[in-house]
Amino acid sequence: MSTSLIKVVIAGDGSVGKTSLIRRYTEGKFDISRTATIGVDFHTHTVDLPDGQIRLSIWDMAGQERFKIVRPGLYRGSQATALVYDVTAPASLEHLHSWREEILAAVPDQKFIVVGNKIDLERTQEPGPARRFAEAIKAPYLETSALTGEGVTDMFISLAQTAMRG
Ligand code: G3D
Ligand code: MG
Repeated sequence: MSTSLIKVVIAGDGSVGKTSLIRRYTEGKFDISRTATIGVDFHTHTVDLPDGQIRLSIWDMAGQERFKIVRPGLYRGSQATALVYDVTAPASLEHLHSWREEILAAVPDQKFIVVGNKIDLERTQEPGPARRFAEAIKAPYLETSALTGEGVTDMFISLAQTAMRG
């Protein structure tokens, strides 16, 4: 039986925790001393779904948050995007609109999930507006902590299922 390979993108402002979420999921750990990544960073990981396994190729913006010009090329061929914000940084939620617009310009039929990260910290952004945003764009809404691991497996399962959705 062959395993399909699905490309997914993790997008959102710098420092919302994208790299930490991917590390937590693919390596099962939270790296305190992280190295600044330049260029494209991607990880491949097998996900078990009720209907079988799929391989996710997970593309991290890896410092490209600042380089708008190169981003459209990174989105090409992807089937779903996680729009990640930080529940302690309300501006990062506001910016998800423009992340979504940019991705849709490159991949018009893109499907999304919305993720609020850093729930181990004291939140300054209530989940209501994020839930409404997710509902409006027909995206699942999840919350995570890359630090404790809470919600992280669910996030990637949801992303895989969203990518597989017809
Ligand atoms: P990015 O890839 O979106 O830019 P990073 O974000 O994964 O590099 O994380 C940015 C900072 O937030 C890092 O701290 C990281 O340790 C921290 N972080 C990421 N996820 C969480 C989380 O769920 N909870 C908490 N408490 N911190 C988190 P530094 O200090 O290295 O900048
Ligand atoms: Mg990063």
